[in-house]
Amino acid sequence: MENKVDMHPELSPNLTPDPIGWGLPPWTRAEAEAVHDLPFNDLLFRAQTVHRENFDPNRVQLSRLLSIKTGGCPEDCGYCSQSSHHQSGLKASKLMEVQRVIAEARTARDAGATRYCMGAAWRSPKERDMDAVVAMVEGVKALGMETCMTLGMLEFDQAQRLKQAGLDYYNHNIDTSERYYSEVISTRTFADRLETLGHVRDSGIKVCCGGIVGMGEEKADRIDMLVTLANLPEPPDSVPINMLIPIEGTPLGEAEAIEPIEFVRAIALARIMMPKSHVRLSAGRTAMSDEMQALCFFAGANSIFVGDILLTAENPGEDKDSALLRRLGIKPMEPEAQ
Ligand code: SAM
Ligand code: DTB
Ligand code: SF4
Repeated sequence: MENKVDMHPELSPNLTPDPIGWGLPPWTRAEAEAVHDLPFNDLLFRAQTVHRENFDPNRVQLSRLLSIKTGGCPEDCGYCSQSSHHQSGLKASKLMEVQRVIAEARTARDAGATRYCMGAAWRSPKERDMDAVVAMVEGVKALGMETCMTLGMLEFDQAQRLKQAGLDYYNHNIDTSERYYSEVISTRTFADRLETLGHVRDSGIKVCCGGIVGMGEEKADRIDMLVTLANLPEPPDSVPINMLIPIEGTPLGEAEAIEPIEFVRAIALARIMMPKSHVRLSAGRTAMSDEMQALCFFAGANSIFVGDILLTAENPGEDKDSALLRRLGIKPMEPEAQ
């Protein structure tokens, strides 16, 4: 590691970033690894510096999630409670009624949420479901909220329909490195994921794309995942970094938790490599201490999911989160600044 830093004098902690060379895509694995492996204080100092150049450091964007179609998914993602390949004990349900989705969104809006993210346990949306999801986007949009959906793989014409309905963001994660992908999921490929991301981008919908850490991957996989994201034709607008929530009955139900400092390094690297993106501290916050979350915010995370549950798993809940944000002096981000 010493050598790597020597080989990249522009990464010396005593020098300011070179605006031409350092910090611009395309990133190589070696460059990303050199940043990742910096002494922790230097890494955090750099991440916080980049963060302040691009965002108000004391504001965090708050998103609310709703599972509009739960369980019974034909995909075999090794981490997921909703796959029909695993025995997580989750009860599958049909696509929620449009009016109920809009009513739930209204309640979330009245409680202060500005972005509403709707998720479905699908490999991809069926044509017969498109009218309903389009109506959901239109209805939630009409409440004055930003809209986000995550419905699995999309064809270009489906992305275009969602764009026309007013969809602001589409979440589609690459989840891990290309190398590790087939260890976690066998029913689709990394290339399938990139193809959908292309359709979303080409339709003009903003891309929300990140992954999961703590799935037994190596450091190199976390770095490669972030290199792939940073080197996309445009970096994603939002980068959710999920910490695996181990779900009993899934292949990753017994996975060993990632060491917290390693997790914070991944957040800091995402911030440095994608300076203008919202980095979302996503799943797994119930297993994090307040101090670990505070370090993640210092490392550049500036978005979270609020509410008692994510899609099927637990989240800290409004009271705990507002107490933490108050103690840290962090305020919700205004929608226009997002
Ligand atoms: N079915 C769609 C798909 O996979 O794209 C959308 C829903 S899926 C649940 C959205 C994301 O949630 C996944 O890509 C994964 O990153 C994250 N996720 C799912 N289960 C998780 C878990 N147990 N722990 C952490 N993140 C998880
Ligand atoms: C993302 O990256 N994380 C969210 C959102 N995108 C859809 C989902 C987290 C799901 C956590 C597991 C669960 O609730 O089942
Ligand atoms: Fe299905 Fe998405 Fe879960 Fe994979 S992550 S099993 S695609 S709901």
